[in-house]
Amino acid sequence: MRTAIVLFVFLLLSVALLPARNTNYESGVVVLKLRAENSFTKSSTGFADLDQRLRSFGLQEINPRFASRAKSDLNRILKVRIDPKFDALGVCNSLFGHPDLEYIEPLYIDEVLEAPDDTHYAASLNFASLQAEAAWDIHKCEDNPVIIAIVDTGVSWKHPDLAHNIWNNLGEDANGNGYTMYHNGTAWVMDPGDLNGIDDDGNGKIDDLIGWNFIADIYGTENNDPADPGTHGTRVSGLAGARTNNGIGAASLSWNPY
Ligand SMILES: [Ca+2]
Ligand SMILES: [Ca+2]
Ligand SMILES: [Ca+2]
Ligand SMILES: [Ca+2]
Repeated sequence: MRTAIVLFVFLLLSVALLPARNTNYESGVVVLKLRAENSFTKSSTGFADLDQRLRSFGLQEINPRFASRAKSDLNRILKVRIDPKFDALGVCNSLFGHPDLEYIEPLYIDEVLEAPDDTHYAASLNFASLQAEAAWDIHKCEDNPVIIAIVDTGVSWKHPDLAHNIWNNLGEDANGNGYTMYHNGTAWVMDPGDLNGIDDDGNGKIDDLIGWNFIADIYGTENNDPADPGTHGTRVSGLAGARTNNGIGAASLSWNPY
């Protein structure tokens, strides 16, 4: 009988949380959408009460927000210039809920969002649905690192897009040099000085320097090498914590500057 082989591995990576975002908008301008279509002019929305309220904020000029389109709701969206001494967001808050309006908002200034240069980024469509680029403009895991545990088929922990972010179990750092894996000039390896055959951190696993292989199907016994015989665990690890904007491989949601 064909048996699917699955390795369960803990892989731990550093990521960070996102703070709130500041917004920028033009002064002296608000954008509003009329509740119903109406004939407007440079000085009037066509709704008397709304005009009166706008005049109290120094109404200067009314223009369509977009080029006129036949039978389009876009024709109800107007760009209204007011006295710039009034804060545009404050004006919007004051007019919020007006019965002649569907909505009103400041004219937010468009910003170019940062996209990483990783070779596989364009094929990673999930980032767009998560609005990752907008999030990265705010935060790229510059601080507050956290640890992620991944239980999957393993991880190609020597991969250049992942090796820098693999969790090092300092409870097993027997030689006390501050790491349990490193690049020896040729390849990423577990620190030989930490492979002492002792369960230094007392968790029941001997020399678990970077994770653990909990399934013996491939190696005969459980062991301390969380290598990935497939690809799934490595892909998941990459989405969580691959080095981002380094011109190779995948991008990760956590970006991560390490
Ligand atoms: Ca060490
Ligand atoms: Ca241990
Ligand atoms: Ca040890
Ligand atoms: Ca990358």
